[in-house]
Amino acid sequence: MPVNYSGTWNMISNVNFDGYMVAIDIDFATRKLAGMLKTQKVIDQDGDLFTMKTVSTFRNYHCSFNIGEEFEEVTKGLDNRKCKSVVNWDGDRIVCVQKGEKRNRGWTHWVKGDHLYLELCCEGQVCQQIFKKNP
Ligand code: ECB
Repeated sequence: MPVNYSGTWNMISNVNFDGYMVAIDIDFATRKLAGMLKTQKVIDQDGDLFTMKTVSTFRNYHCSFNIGEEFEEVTKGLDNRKCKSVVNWDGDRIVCVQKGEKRNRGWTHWVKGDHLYLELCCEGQVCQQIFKKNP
């Protein structure tokens, strides 16, 4: 059975989010606020077409893409940068490369049981987030 990312996933852990936010130049006050959030991922996967909504009480972030197709990403409400982004399968994982001003920027998702994993990278920082599926 191929993996299906669709669903609503609730954050249960968030390691080195502050380091990631420093790497993308988020100011101190915003980092303190953002660091408190338990975000939710709402993912809709239709074949190779994905819609990902990152939802919180503070801000939301929306991103849609087709696997293998480069798109212009504006990280609106995050660091507001433009990236040329592309997401590809790596086995059952989905790997995004975000080409732009910041080196080594991107993320990887994978699913294990009812947990969704996310690693967010920028420069030398890696943030690891885990979400549990809403039953
Ligand atoms: C949108 C919820 C977090 C709001 C935090 C607000 C301000 C802090 C500014 C920047 C923080 C940097 C990133 C926030 C972390 C996650 C948001 C989505 C990151 C992302 O690229 O998600 C991908 C992979 O799940 C799908 O777009």
